Amino acid sequence: MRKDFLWGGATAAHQTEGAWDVGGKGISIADVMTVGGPGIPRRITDGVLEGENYPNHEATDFYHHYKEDIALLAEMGFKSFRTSIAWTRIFPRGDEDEPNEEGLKFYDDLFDELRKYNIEPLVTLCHFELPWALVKEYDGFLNRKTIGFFVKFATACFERYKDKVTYWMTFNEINNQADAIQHHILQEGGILLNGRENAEEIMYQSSHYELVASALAVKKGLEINPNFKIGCMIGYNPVYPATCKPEDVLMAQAAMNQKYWWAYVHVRGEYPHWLLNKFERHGYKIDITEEDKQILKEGVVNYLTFSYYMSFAIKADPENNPHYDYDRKYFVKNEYLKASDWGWQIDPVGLRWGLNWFYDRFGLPMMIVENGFGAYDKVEEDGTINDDYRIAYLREHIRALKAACEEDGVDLLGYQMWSPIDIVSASTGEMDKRYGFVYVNKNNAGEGDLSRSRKKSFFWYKHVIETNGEELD
Ligand code: BGP
Repeated sequence: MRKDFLWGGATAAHQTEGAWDVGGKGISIADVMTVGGPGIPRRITDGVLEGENYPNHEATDFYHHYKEDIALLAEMGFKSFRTSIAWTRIFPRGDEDEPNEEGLKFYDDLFDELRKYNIEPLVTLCHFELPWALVKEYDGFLNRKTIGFFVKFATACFERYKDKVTYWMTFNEINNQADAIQHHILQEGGILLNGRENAEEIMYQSSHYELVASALAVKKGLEINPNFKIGCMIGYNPVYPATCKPEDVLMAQAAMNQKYWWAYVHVRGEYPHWLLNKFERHGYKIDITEEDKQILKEGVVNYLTFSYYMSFAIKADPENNPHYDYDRKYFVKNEYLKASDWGWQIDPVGLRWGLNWFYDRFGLPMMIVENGFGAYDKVEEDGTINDDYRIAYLREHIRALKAACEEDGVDLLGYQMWSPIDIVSASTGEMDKRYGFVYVNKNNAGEGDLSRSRKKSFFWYKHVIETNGEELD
């Protein structure tokens, strides 16, 4: 592995910070989401309501514990740490003219603390955290005006932290929307679907405005500091054909296209031909102007990041789906893979496959910015937590990425495990779906004193970093 490989971990502001109404912070979309559970979706309430359980309001209180938490990361030898800037700390409603100084100051202190230990900050600008006022009053990214609000926010961050942060990502898992249309919300774009009929068209339109916003931010960022690395962030879970039947193979290819086309626009600055055909076939009228096309070309990213947790398998149904439109209802269980308690299929080989898939297509330096295992942990009577299942998951995924680098020659800058310290789950709002090397004493009901303790995996990862990935056992 390269000597400067960035071993680290990743989190997001809304899943860690808490302090939802401290320091002038406004309400974000994550602040109105209730707790759910396996198979129980989170609800979105109309503003913050009395008597509801909002797990992100306190989360793990990173806002007040960040020094203690960063010291733990430093003890493991972290080279990098990914988090996001909560948009509502900087622009509480999203449409103000001036940023909130107290919010800016918080991230100054946070980045200084990381730098103190030589930990490289990796920063996502928008990680499922749209200001609630933009959702309610503007319809999120379905409104062209939101492009301007995002660019103003991004610019404020680039200017303020230009000497402290080099690695940026614009939108976390921007392509999650491919799957979200079956739900009530497009969280990334801040759009409440609430039964609106043309959900797919809405998804394509808001994605376009987000992509334009991202491209404008990239342009702006590189003007402010030409050394910036500004990347896209793709939620990447490869889709395999269920069998070698040619129709299944074609369906898997179509699914890969329709789940990952965002990367084409981010990297190549233009829409793939088959997607424009799909718009036409469905009669979708997407507002894409000539000026937008120019912006997309000028604002291409200069590195590519992605998360990886699992893979899927898909079956074709040419009779009912002759155009091979992507829909999760065609997924089938992969009989070769085991799954987590949340049904996420464990597939380290898919990570190697995926690294090659990206590198062949785009040829950009890459970073894995999320990979981890959500599980129930047991605290033993003597206080130890023996999370061998987490070690096993991470070990095999690191083996796979090493093979992609050393045998296949992909250009990988770093690996950010998700999430080094337990956090609130994004999909379910649970605390008990744990990812960390560090245990946080708090459960789904919100009980616990928030104290931190080291799990077995903490010492294992420390050794992985010490040996630059040479010793994984
Ligand atoms: C990704 C998100 C993260 C994160 C992770 C694990 O989709 O970028 O925010 O939480 O998945 O998912 P979950 O928290 O639902 O287990």
